[in-house]
Amino acid sequence: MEKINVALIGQGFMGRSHSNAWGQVRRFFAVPMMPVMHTVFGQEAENPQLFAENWGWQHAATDWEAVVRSPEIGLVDVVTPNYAHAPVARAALAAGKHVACEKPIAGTLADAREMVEAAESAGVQTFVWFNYRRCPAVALAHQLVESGRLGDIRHVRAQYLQDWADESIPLWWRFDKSLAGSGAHGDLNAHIIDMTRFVTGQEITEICGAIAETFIKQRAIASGMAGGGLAEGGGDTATMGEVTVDDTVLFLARFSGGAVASFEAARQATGNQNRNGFEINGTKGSVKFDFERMNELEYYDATLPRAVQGWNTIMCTHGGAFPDGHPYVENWWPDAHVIGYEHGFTNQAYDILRVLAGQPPTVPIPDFNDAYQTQRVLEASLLAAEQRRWVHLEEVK
Ligand code: NAI
Ligand code: SOE
Repeated sequence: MEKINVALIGQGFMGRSHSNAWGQVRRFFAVPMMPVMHTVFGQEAENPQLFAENWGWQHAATDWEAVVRSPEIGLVDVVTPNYAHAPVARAALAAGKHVACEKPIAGTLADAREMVEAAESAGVQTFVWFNYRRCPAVALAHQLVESGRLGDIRHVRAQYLQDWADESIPLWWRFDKSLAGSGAHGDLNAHIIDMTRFVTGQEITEICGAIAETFIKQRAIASGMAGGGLAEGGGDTATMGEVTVDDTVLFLARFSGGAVASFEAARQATGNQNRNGFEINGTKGSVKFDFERMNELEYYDATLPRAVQGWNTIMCTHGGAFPDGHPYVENWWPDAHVIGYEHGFTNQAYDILRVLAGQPPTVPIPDFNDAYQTQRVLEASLLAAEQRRWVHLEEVK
């Protein structure tokens, strides 16, 4: 079987989840191409050698430019903070490598556009890790809409709420516009914009108002912030720095098929630890998803007699092809032996390998151009908030 040497650039939170995915995928899926965990890059202080030994990478490195140029590498996987996606991806594309990049595709729209152009010139495959598409319940929602079970889509409501960003959290890269691009918006709205574009199969055409707020305007500058993982300690120095991103962004939008939509992203929504989800209402039925109950999809079939209409909770753990089974599940455990966060990444690693081997992915997988469309929506809604007006997506290219 053909092999592909993978290089991972970054070893923080996503470094661990992607390492797990690349390690597990060949065990659970009949991969059409064998991924070889060749090299992991990390900063000197992060001890990449230890990381490599823990997670099964053959080599460790502290010079990412040399790694992406190496003739041995076939696929570069980018798991750095957002500002570094573009330089790493561009260098990898210039060296003719396939690139898989974390979300949002970039910190800025200009960087995202350049990445799309570089990918087109390189003529290689690109992927963006919008992993929630690959929860079986979300993939099932996509299949239900695609097969016409929901009829015409009229309403979309999407939220991504977290509650980790109180005053005790220091000024990580996630709070610095030059490193992150935006706050909860690019971090969280990016996921639900992608998920709702994926499930509805439609594009957002207009932002009909938006509001952005930063509640905590200064944070402590703590030592050792480079890693930036959520589990790191609080600010323990007296030096404070400016927060230059939002804590929350809410916006209203229109989809190309005529549906109206609302989006909410927040990092201080007390009581919501990682609650991302949507409700989508169509003329023939509706679906609801909540990641905190990720194995379930709520489905309402409005074509049934009114007397028996009601929400059904589908346990999305039955293997097999649609309409009898749920995507990805036959490669995991028996019915109702539930899966978790990391499985979405392994499912995505499988689909990346399928595309690299010339096969269709299980469900559509975003490339750089697709993720650029999500970035345009992010940009348009920030513009709407800043200028307090409606913004047509045509304005934002
Ligand atoms: P992190 O802060 O935990 O790790 C970042 C890693 O990048 C570290 O190993 C660091 O050494 C490295 N790095 C920092 N600056 C760099 C540079 N200039 N060049 C090369 N490497 C550099 O960050 P985390 O949480 O792993 O996030 C990384 C990316 O993954 C972000 O784009 C974030 O938005 C995305 N993410 C996606 C998630 C998803 O659900 N798909 C979940 C969490 C993060
Ligand atoms: C932090 O808000 C974070 O890790 C995001 O960066 C991810 O994209 C999200 O899925 C989980 O939360």
